[in-house]
Amino acid sequence: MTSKTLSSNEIESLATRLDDAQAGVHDTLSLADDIELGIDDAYRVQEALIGRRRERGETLVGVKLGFTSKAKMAQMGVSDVIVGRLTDAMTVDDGGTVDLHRFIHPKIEPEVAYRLSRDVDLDDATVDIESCVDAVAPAMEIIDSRYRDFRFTYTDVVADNTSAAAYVIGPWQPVRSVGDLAVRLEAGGQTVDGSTAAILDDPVNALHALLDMSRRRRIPLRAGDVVLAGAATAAIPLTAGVARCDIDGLGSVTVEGI
Ligand code: OOG
Repeated sequence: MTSKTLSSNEIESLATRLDDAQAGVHDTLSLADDIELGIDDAYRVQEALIGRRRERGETLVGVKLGFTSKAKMAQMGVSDVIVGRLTDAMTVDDGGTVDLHRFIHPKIEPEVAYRLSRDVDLDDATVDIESCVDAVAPAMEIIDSRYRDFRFTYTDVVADNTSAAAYVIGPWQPVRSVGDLAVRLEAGGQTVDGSTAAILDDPVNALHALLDMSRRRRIPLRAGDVVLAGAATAAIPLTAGVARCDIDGLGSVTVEGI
């Protein structure tokens, strides 16, 4: 599908709609109900949305990937991963608490996080993204689609910063091969089991997918940035109480919803 190019005013008004939903903690309907949004325009809306957050004093601290699980790609009928941005306001400490009133209908998912040790030169065709990573950790992402009932199209979710809402990172350790490790997520009385191999067969592949997307979308990758490689299992609702993710050999991470 070709991307229809919207005017700057139209992009800004879609960003306002999503920003108001997030800041006012209320949902909104799929943008696709009102407008034909192409993928390029969807990333423009995301950029405008992040611009609003930066104007409010938030700083960019990393990136997150979505649809890195084949099941989720198939569900959405797409073959591309999606990228969203993380800001400092989304960071929650391991073992800390998170106020659920911040969210519309939060869900939590188990992830693998990487940390960039140096800036990635997106214009250097020979750059080795794996050599730009120095640490890996178990992590969880809280997603909170601004769309009613998490009902969205592929371009809707890109515009909505890929449902990013908050994240928590467990203890960092020197980067190592992750491959296929058992994952368990417990939250709100539910337990889901899975494997890190659900993330593009090996979460390291998320780094390569990220480099490709960052080049196409001109998303800077900087030293110190956190990279969330994508969910290893389906997301489950985040309710009051402790949510915990254990990844065999990588460690654990917890957060308490209050
Ligand atoms: C979109 C975000 C998906 C992932 O890891 O696949 C995502 C959503 O399901 O709301 O973060």
